[in-house]
Amino acid sequence: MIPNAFSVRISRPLPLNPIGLEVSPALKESKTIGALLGTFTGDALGMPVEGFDIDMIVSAYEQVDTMLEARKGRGTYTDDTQMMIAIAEVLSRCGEFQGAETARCFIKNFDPERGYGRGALEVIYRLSQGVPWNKAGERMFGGGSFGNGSAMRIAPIGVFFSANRAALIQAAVNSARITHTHPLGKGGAVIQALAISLAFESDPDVPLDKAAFLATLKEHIEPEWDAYHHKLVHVQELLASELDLHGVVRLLGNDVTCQGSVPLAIYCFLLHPEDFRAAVVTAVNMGGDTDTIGAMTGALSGARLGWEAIPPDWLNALENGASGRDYVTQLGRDLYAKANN
Ligand code: F2R
Ligand code: MG
Ligand code: MG
Repeated sequence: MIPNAFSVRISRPLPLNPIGLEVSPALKESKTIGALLGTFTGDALGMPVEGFDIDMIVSAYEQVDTMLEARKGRGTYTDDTQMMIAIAEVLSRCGEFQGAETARCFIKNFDPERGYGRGALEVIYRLSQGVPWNKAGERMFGGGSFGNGSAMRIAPIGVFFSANRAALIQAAVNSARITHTHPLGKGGAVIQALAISLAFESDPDVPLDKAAFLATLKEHIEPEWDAYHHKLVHVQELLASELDLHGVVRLLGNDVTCQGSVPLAIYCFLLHPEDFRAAVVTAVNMGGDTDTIGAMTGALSGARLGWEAIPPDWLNALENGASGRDYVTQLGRDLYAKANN
């Protein structure tokens, strides 16, 4: 079942977006589903080449722009989407972020074959042994993890709290805290959640003001995770430059850390703010942590453009068993309904 954005009845006054245009409930529902399915699609496209560098991708495939065969099958998702689903389940059921419930859903959904990070595996084990949600991630790697797991799963928080920035930041920090207590791990989750909310609030029929978008993100950087500041300055410079993929990766990174992947995902989205396929193909072909950079770029693009912008050949290839494409689509509908009830 591919989602039908036109099935929502308009029953309340239309909300205003920041430039005063009316944004219909149907579009907001489509954007909510788009953020979730965008995570899923980018994750599934990038998963077969996770860990390849740019040249390895070129020599093996020239360019990755179709869903490739993979260990668990074509169009399957990884830890990125599995953890995102847990956060969406809690928000759509409880109507608020709840740490203990989210930890419970991380355990409930956990499939070790989905390619989890070393630190995440250890935290999920600790949680399953009864360590409280706000203790289990402490002292990972000495000072807490700054892996990008905190940002790859954040799409539901970005859309659910888009109208309340203070609540968004608090929920992003608390959701990161379960597994990622390093300031850069929490900061990456906040920046990605904020970026998703700005994409969500933007009118897809109006060109995106990229400078204002980046300025808003920079305003929210805390001193303890200031490393993102110069990365976002680089994003702005790169958008106006002609650097090739290697040059972009040299400046922004493409690795498994938040600081080495969130800025790259934001760059890929801002390079192609009107084109889901182009943004996500760019992200995946940057190499490195391809599933996660694809997932985060897909979340941003889906939050701006809505699920209909996802290429049908990609959507149709997504796994669709239990907790697959139809399930995630319904989760998006439920999340939208909960945010607006
Ligand atoms: N784990 C993977 N991919 C490898 C296996 C996939 C393989 N294809 C398969 O199918 O089996 N991908 C997933 O992990 C990343 C998200 O990781 P997360 O959840 O943040 O975990 P972790 O372990 O906390 O952090 C990742 C690594 O970052 C480094 N790191 C983190 N904090 C650090 C610190 N304070 N000091 C030093 N290093 C730190 C470590 O190397 C961590 O292991 C995504 O790519 C997801 O797709
Ligand atoms: Mg993954
Ligand atoms: Mg990854």
